[in-house]
Amino acid sequence: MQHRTIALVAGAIVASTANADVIAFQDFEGASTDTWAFTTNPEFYGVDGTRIWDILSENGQITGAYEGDNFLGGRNTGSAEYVVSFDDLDISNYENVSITFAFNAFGFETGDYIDYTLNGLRERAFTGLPTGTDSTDDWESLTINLTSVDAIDFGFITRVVGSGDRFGIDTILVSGDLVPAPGSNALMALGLGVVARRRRA
Ligand SMILES: [Ca+2]
Ligand SMILES: [Ca+2]
Repeated sequence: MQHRTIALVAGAIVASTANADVIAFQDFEGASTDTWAFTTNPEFYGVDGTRIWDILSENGQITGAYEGDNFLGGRNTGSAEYVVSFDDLDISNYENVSITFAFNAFGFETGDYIDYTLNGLRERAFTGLPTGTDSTDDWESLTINLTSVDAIDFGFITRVVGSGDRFGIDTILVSGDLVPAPGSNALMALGLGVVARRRRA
């Protein structure tokens, strides 16, 4: 019984250092794990002629999601920029924070883009070639590592012009290592002390 207690404590410490904690997640599955709330501008309208803007299970040549059954997708949404804004996150209790997401583009030309925005910066996740038409190689994923940031203001700005132009975004994960508060450090030290005393007894 005493040996089992010691093994469980050791196992818990290994697990907490080997696996990053999920800070926020959105897979567009409507699951309880899809914790990172978001809004879109405009609001989703489904199918309007050749235009599509919705949570989708397929989008023409994009035949399925990156993970699960669904993704956020658009087709030929026109010259206006479509915006996805996630709730701001406080990450001051975490270190080694990263954001990972998957994206899929089909039939992009100049003027079509999937951009992500992070704390006021705007970067292109995927854009078409300077001339001609370009697509991603199926789904691709991008990871952004954050340093010296206490909060995250994240979203996407997309634009796709042309009835053959489609895109998808899926599986947005913010993860990091939770830095234990002083109180929980003391609690863990107390727990180890109890184990040590029992072992000597
Ligand atoms: Ca999904
Ligand atoms: Ca286009």
